[in-house]
Amino acid sequence: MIIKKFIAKDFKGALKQAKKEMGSDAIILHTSKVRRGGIFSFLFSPQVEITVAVDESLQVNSDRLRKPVSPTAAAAEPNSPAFSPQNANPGAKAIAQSAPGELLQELQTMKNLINDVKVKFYEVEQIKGISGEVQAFYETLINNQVEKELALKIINRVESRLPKDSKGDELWVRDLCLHTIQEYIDDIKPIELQRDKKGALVFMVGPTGVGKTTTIAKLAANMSFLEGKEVALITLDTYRVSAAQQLRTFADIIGIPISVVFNPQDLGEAIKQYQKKDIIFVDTAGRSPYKDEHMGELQDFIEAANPDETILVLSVTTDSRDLINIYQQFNLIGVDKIIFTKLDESCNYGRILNTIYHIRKPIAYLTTGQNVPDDIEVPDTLELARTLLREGGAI
Ligand SMILES: Nc1nc2c(ncn2[C@@H]2O[C@H](COP(=O)(O)OP(=O)(O)O)[C@@H](O)[C@H]2O)c(=O)[nH]1
Ligand SMILES: [Mg+2]
Repeated sequence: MIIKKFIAKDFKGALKQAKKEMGSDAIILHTSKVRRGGIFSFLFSPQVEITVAVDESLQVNSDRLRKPVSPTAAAAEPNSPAFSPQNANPGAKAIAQSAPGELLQELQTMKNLINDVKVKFYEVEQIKGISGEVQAFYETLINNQVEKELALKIINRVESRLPKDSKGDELWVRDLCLHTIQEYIDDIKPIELQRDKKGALVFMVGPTGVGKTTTIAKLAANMSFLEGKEVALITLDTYRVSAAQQLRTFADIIGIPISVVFNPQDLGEAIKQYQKKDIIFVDTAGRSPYKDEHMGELQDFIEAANPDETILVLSVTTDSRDLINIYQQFNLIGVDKIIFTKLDESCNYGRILNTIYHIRKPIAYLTTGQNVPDDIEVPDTLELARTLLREGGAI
């Protein structure tokens, strides 16, 4: 492990130096204000000193965190390169040890093929009456991971709205496509603080490693620095020492208070303490949505706190079906809005459209990188729609 100190007139400056020298995976161990020495030290404002470490083993860990929540589900996606009729049914492989097993496997392969052909026929049938220009956009949507059912819906809607004399007009068709896609993602609701209400309570929930803590740091910093709001943080993530420390470091840097809470009883106290703040963010432990006891614990905290908003954080590096499953699990405790993270790591913007189409919840923010506080934005639906109509998907 390499540890180094950086001093600058403000935190941003020190962090910039540190990142430049140590790389963006560097971890902040400590921050403090320091004064220059000498008899005139009182003339200068204090400087910020940060202690930063780089550890190879931690870099491996953070890479692991970035992987999709369920690698097996990613492999099962029909569009993914890993998909083939043979591995579509893992059971078939086990049976294939013996000769009758091989036969069964052959049958399974045939079944899958027939299914594929059926899907293709259905697609052809659906697309048959649709004009060529619109069909071209169907292909683009599919290439950008928009699911077939939804892509067909979109182009059918476009076709039905297209004036007869505009059929060959590519610009018309494109505009109509953009407009139609936007209709599916038009519910955008960032956090909005009411002027006369204090102590707005926002829970951030979601699986491990999706970016909950980082996103809270971004929002807290922006609200505090840019909007001049009074922000407080509470973390319930006490399972890993480093997790609570991570948020504490951000809180220290931003200059806002933070409480670490271990049980639902203490949560009420912590919230009371921050009632005069404009907003209180509650960071939760990223735990498995498929484990009842994990969700039960979260439920206890939610019931004790009665939040104004519960925001589910989802990473677009997770495949669409998993995203929807994760949502369904978390929605048992009530989800008001979604934040999609890691758009910088994946070109699969179609996953946003697919997820929202199925779950019909507003999007609050999109995050586009690890930089606190810059890499977060309120979605621009036109820009998102444009991305989905671009070959290759990346902005
Ligand atoms: N590329 C990328 N990485 C992100 C983004 N948001 C968070 N991360 C990284 O994802 C990892 C896990 O983030 P963290 O906030 O600890 O996730 P949590 O477990 O949900 O709290 C960290 O390395 C973050 O820097 C993002 O928008 N893009
Ligand atoms: Mg966290």
